[in-house]
Amino acid sequence: MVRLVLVLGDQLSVGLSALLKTDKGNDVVVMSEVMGEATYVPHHPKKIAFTFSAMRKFAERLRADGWQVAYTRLDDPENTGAITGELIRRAAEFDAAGVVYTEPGEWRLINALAAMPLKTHCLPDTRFIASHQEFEDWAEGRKQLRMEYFYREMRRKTGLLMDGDQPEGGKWNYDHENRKPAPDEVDFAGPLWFAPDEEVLDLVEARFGNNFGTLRPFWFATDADQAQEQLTHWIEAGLPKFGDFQDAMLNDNRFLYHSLISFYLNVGLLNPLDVCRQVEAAYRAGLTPLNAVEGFIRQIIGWREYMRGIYFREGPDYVTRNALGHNRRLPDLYWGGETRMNCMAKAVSQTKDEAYAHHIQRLMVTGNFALLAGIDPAQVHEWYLAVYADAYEWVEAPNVIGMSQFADDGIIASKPYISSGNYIHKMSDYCGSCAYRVQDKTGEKACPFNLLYWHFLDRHRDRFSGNPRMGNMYRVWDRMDDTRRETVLSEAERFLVRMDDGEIV
Ligand code: FAD
Ligand code: DLZ
Ligand code: SF4
Repeated sequence: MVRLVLVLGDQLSVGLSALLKTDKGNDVVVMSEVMGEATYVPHHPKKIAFTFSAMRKFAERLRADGWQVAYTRLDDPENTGAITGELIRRAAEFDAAGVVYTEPGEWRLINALAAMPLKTHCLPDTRFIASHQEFEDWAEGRKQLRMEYFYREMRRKTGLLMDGDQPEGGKWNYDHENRKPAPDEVDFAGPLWFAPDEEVLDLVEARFGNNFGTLRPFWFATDADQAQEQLTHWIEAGLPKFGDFQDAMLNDNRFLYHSLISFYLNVGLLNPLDVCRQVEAAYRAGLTPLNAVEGFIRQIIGWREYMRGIYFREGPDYVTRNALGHNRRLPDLYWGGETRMNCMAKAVSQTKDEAYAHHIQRLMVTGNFALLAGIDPAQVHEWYLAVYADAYEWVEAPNVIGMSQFADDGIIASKPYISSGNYIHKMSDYCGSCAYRVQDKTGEKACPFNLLYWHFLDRHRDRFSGNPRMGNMYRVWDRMDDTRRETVLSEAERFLVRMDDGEIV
């Protein structure tokens, strides 16, 4: 009897376990563009267009490989609007015995599929380096789940950058070499541009044109060959300086030396291990320095895998955690509302245009501000899930709830990622063109990050003053005279009230 083989919009890999374990001569692949997936958060139009364009091409590729594919377009009259609805409809159409699928990357869909009134068989997603069991085995009995130790396990497991049983170059981690401030010139031209599927763009414009985000120009790769072209282009021209300027930010350059491959990795157009092997080969061929290659490989086999491990280990309620009790509404400036903070304006407008911001913009600008201002982490999580084209809950939630907002009470981060304006000033050229003055700690033009930094530390003294990595900050705060401390706190309060009242801040 026929089985249905579900392929989701982020499962576009010929090596997907559901495709490997079924029979192209007999079974039917089901792929569906549905409103349920397109609206569970108000996705950026570029993210929707990317997903639909890549799904359509992947369906064609499967057909060319000999698969029968039942593909539902968003505007098909019979479209039920949900993945589960489409499977039930197709099961009746093909008189199918059941559904085989690869585990989705979000609990929401995992639970919906498991509850379907059909016989189902869920397979592990083998596109990752560590299985759930391997992560559990590593985590078992540890007091703290620090990424660095997990990363070393992954280096040993994959043999990447290993010299026998020792790390290449003698050290596991070259991060201290990867913190150079913004360069004057960037000699990498940024991502390649690919011709879009205009039919999909018209559809997305008509149905999701009011969502936050600019659809055109659309430049993303939408198949595996194009994604590989982008990777090759970056390995040749961007990788050598990736490490040096990984944390830098510039007014006039949105991409610096970043790879822009998270979109492609996360939907399956690129395979993480294959990407790392290509990057390692560039190092072995003497084309690129060790700090760049190690830094990059750590992001993929370390951070990316670790985040996934945490998401599945912590379970569906992880996204509701709020350890710091933050409950402020996400201000309109996150949705493109006017702001006088240049760093925020730049990070948000770039996000609106590209459905992309690089790691330090996400962590130390928009994430840092939300944390300092005490914004409800659930709203912050929804924002990140909606606005970035690489956002799927398995990777977005641990980054936002854990790393950025400390809402998981320190499972991921050993201390909150907070900074005053100083850090942003050191790593970018944002402050030079800001209405606020980064050197002002109080007063009319004081940088809001400076005020809110102390406000955060003060309001969370009970929780953090005993943290050995934060003792210095509290000592500096305690050494300030009382009047100055009161001024900082009252100015911070005033700033927050004005922001809550909808004033332009
Ligand atoms: P590069 O800087 O070139 O890095 C190379 C690759 O390393 C990335 O493509 C990505 O696959 C991986 N990587 C780097 N850092 C991380 C990380 N912390 N976690 C997982 N993978 C990582 N990444 C997502 O893929 N989806 C998200 O929804 C997402 N949300 C984030 C939210 C916040 C608050 C923060 C701080 C980070 C988030 N990240 C997310 C991680 C990181 O910012 C992006 O992976 C990266 O910016 C993607 O751009 P790039 O491909 O140019 O990456
Ligand atoms: C992100 C996305 C969007 C916008 N639309 C679809 C869709 O119509 N059909 C589909 O199969 N997948 C889509 N996706 C990706 C899913 O949301 C993703 O597979 C789940 O969130 C699990 O990670
Ligand atoms: Fe951002 Fe403050 Fe610098 Fe302005 S002065 S760009 S608000 S860090």
